[in-house]
Amino acid sequence: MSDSTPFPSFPSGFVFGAATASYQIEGAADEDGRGPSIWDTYSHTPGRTDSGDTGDVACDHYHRYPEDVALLRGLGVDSYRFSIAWPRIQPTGQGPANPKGLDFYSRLVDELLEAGIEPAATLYHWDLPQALEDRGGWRVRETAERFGEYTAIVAEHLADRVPRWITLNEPWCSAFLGYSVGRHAPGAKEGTGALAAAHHLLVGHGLAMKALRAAGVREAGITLNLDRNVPATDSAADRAAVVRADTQHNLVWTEPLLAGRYPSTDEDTWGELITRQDFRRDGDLELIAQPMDFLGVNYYRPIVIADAPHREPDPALRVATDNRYAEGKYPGVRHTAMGWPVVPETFTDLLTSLKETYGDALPPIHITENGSAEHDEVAADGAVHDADRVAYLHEHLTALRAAMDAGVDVRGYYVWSLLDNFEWALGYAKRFGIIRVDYDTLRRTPKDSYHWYRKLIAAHRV
Ligand code: IFM
Repeated sequence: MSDSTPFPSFPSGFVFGAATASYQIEGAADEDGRGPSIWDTYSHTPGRTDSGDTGDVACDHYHRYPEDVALLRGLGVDSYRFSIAWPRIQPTGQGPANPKGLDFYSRLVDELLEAGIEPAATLYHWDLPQALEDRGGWRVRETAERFGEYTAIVAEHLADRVPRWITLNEPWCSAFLGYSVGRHAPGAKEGTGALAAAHHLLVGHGLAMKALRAAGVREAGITLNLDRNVPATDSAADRAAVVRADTQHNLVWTEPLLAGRYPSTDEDTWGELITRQDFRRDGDLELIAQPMDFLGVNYYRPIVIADAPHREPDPALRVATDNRYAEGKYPGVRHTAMGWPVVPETFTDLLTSLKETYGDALPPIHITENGSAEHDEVAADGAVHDADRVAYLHEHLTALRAAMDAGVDVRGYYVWSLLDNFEWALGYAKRFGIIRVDYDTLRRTPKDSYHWYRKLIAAHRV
């Protein structure tokens, strides 16, 4: 791609944004009354994260937020998506609010508004108060109820200044990476626990939507990391495996949220686990399926799915999930530093297929995350010439535009991420930022992708 490749063009009013999340950037883990979260516990457990990295300091955004807002202003974004750390607001996940925690987000919101940037707040981006995990975490319904109460507290203080609210970020990761694969906090490896977590996250979303409505917010929705699963071969077995993968990754969320029903493919996907779903209660689907103002979609890459034989559950675990599929390699395309294949047209396909499946029940979409981790190098002049990331963003925005041309109502796009940050179990080694963070000095350096995105946004200004 050359410098003269024209930018894809978006309609007037289209929201350009950038996104981050609390535990990944804030640091200040012990400050101003913040309680421990499951990610503090997990990252401080030896062997859990690469190089033993933790979010103790991260990008020190808690202290440097004015500098970060100035960088957002320089970028020219319309909106900034950040998340609120529940353990800053309620250190043990229940009870009265911690005023210093609320004050931090209030100051951040004011700084954004002053810079002419619309705040978009995510209420839960994985930093569950540890005290709630100790009582069962998302396996138990009580956590969903506490989440509703926490939402009411935050909304009461910020609803007047924050127009766009996201209840949960990527509940798939919370439920399945957290309670089934054990690669995210709290690091559990369970089957029923993960399915219960998925359901209680949805119930929590429903309770949070009610609290947001009661506070009179302008827009509320959820963010899902929906996957584009492609069969490894055209065999019937691989195509059936894709249905199971779609059920686990996508339908488990979209069916209750957008159609008010559980997936019809549940039984083939979960087998014996489905019979244990006594956590589903009458009235839950109505709560979960409340109308949303938008659906947040995070998209990065397609996943190649192949049929795999049934694995006997590990007797040491409480009935592990086994969906009888395995992830394969995507041949012949570039892969990012995460090892993720770059196939932008699958972004178009995902969005158009959502529209085909849900029709008018599909709310307007915001792309709440998209971006790439690359092997960035600092040049002799101190700059980061991240041509691969620029190409990735250009191609994915072009693919997004194609979906809009095909009739999908997409209202905004948030690049992931504003800053290099703590990439969860992979620590600081993977860099997704359009701004480089030097973790020794915490100095911020806008990369070429920052300047490219700035020009794309500027090209849309009248
Ligand atoms: O860093 C994460 C983010 O927290 C959630 N979505 C995917 C990103 C990249 O892995």
